[in-house]
Amino acid sequence: MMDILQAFDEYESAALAAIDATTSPEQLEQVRVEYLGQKKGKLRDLQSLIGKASKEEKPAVGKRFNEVRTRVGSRLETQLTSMTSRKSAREASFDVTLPGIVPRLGTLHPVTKTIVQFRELMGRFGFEVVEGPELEDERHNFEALNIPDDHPARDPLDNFYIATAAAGSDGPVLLRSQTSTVQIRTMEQQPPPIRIVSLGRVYRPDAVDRTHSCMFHQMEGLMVDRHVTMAHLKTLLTLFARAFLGPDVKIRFRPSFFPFTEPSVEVDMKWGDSWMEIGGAGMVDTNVFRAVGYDPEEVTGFAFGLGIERFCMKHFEVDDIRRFYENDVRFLSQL
Ligand code: FA5
Repeated sequence: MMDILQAFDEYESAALAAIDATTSPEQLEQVRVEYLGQKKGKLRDLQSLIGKASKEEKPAVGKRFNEVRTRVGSRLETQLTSMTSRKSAREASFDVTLPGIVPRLGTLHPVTKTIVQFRELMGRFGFEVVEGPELEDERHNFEALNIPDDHPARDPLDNFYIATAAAGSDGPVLLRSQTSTVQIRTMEQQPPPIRIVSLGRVYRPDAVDRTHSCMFHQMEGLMVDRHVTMAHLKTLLTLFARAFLGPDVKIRFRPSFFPFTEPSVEVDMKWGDSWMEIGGAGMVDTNVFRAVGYDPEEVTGFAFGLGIERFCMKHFEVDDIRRFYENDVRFLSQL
């Protein structure tokens, strides 16, 4: 008899634990079928044990059987009631008239916004947008741009060299230090006339300060055709600056030197009482045309490279370039 009663006890505690562990009416129904089911439920096996008890034992065994069945049955009821009442309590407390939780949407970074606007403005001037790689070889970053081997701009300490010679490349590989590389890539691929801009990241181991970052963005522009002059260049850059920064912006052109343009200028914009350098520009040097197989007797062209962050700083009145790269959402979301 002890064996039978023990089987009843085991059944009872297993059934009660299974009921308590359910979290949905569907699970509860499965437990019901398993333990109380008429056809295959474990209760049937239990019932057959009663027949094995002796005549004297039967009343006690039968009583215990009924007890177990009732307990499991009523625990099942209680569990079902508490599940349904929890659900209706949840439904009753849901107020459809309350405002929802507004998800926090991000926005474009101010530098990205500037890039988007630059592309659109230059598109209106008839310039097509092209892309160039950030990892470059020396031909595109220097040689074809008429920057000789001994030029200080090629000093390894002034550039981020990545590899002395990568697999499949002809020589050392570096992170481009200027977007002028894209001038060469474009002219190598197509004959004149050309009217392109290219916007992207450039890298220089510059000391970081209010106006310098070691990674920043430039917009390169290149126009090559017959009879392109310096007047076109100055007009375009002035109109562009006014279109982006408003009609009152003051731009000046300072004579300068770049190996790949002749003559060359540096472009400044008025900021308070002083001037901020925003780009370099000039007429494409004949050596550059020769390097890409263009005939300098046939075509002329201008090129420019503008610092995108500097425009972005002026546009949003931010006086420190580092703010753009600190990832402080409290600051960025104000712009
Ligand atoms: C150049 O990079 C030339 N490739 C520009 C050029 C293109 C000249 C085509 C002629 C023809 P420069 O080193 O001056 O030039 O850089 C151009 C602009 O990038 C600067 O005027 C400045 O606005 C921005 N710039 C330069 N260094 C930094 C820096 N470390 N951080 C942020 N902006 C910078």
